[in-house]
Amino acid sequence: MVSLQAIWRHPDDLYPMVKLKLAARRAEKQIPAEPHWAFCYSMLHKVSRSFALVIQQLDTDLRDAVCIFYLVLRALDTVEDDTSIATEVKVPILMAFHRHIYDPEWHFSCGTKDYKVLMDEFHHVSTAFLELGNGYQDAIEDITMRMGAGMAKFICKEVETIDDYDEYCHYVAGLVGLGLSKLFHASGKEDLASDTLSNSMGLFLQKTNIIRDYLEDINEIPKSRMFWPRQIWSKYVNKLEDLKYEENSVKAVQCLNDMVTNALVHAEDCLNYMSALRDPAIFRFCAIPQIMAIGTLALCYNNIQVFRGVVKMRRGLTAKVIDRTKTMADVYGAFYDFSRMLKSKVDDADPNAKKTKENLEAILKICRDSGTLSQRKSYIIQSKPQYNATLIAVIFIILALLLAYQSAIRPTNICTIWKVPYVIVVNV
Ligand code: D61
Ligand code: MG
Repeated sequence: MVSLQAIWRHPDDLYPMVKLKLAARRAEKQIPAEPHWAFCYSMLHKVSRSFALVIQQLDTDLRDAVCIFYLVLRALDTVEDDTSIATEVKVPILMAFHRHIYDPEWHFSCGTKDYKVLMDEFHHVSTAFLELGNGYQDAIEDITMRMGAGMAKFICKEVETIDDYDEYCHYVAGLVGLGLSKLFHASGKEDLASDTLSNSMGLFLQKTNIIRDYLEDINEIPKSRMFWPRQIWSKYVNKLEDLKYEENSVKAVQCLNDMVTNALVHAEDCLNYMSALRDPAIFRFCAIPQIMAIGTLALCYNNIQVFRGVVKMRRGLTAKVIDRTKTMADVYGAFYDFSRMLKSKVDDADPNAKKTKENLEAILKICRDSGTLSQRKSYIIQSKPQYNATLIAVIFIILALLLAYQSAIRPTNICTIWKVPYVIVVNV
């Protein structure tokens, strides 16, 4: 639920959020009739809000292939992430998962909530998978085999060096990029992108997640999930979990800034990957998560909140990104704005300040050299939000309608209506 305070602070979030709500409603109505496809699309909406909407706007046969690709890998990841499964049980499943997707009889119960339902009714995903064209099946099986083997390797291996870190992120996200490039090519809509650029698309997203989810991962029960490379955090603390303790705040933020600086190196490849795409729906599918990532990195940089709770972009800004991202000019504009915002937070006393600024300058230069910045719609929040009369009028009309509707259905006293649930959001 979005707070009235957030709307008040960012009135221009309202319209994109209403559009997003309607788009989500429409997407839910488009669930196919056949039971196994109905299961797959309803499950997609449950296990991935962020990717479900961008997948839904792809053309039919590519959409079905990407939907199944997502659910197969999400099921594989559910086995990897379930820290209650013994290693000698988990590793063989990860290694053989690429064969299990061909067998609707295969079943392994694990995970929690919707992830558990995905595992318990995985036969629906296998049935749908077997209906896909051979080109799609081959690409999905190949990536599933390589990701399963990579995940198995890191079940018994710690992420020590930055090379380990890049290797792990390649297995769990870089390979998704390689697989998607194959699916886009198999659909006849795009040339086959290079593995290097496809891999960077995954690493930029995964590293952003690993940075943002530090606290959730380190507090995982029964066993911590640790993906930050020892080569980086050992420069600041003796144990990775020490970063979450109050007394280590200064060192923790310096380590965080070091991790963000490392993630920024992939941005250039991502911009090159996206600028080569031709199909508008595929472009939006690739661009929206990337803009969310650079926005999230700008939010996490120099932000002690990463060690106190989960830091997330506010829903209004997410809605704006989804609503506004149509062309490469929008991507250059967003990467430019969020990089400048991050740069404004760099304190020269930070041990990595020089490297951070270098990596940001490289991004800013690509965006400037694109010659498209003048057309851009800015994401930078004005210090004082401009309240235009019409917007205030819209808010009042909506509230008046709410009031009228409320009094129409049950004439109660005025004060109950205003007790709207109040959610604290870390605003950018
Ligand atoms: C273009 C468009 C989308 C792209 C892309 C290029 C390149 C890579 C990716 C998406 C993948 C980005 C992953 C970032 C989020 N991290 C995770 O979900 C981690 O699990 C990784 C293993 C399973 C990957 C599942 C996946 C994700 C997105 C997809 C996809 C498959 C298939 C098609 C399209 C998008 C993370 O999981 C967090 C969680 O459990 O919720 C983890 O366990 O580390
Ligand atoms: Mg995982």
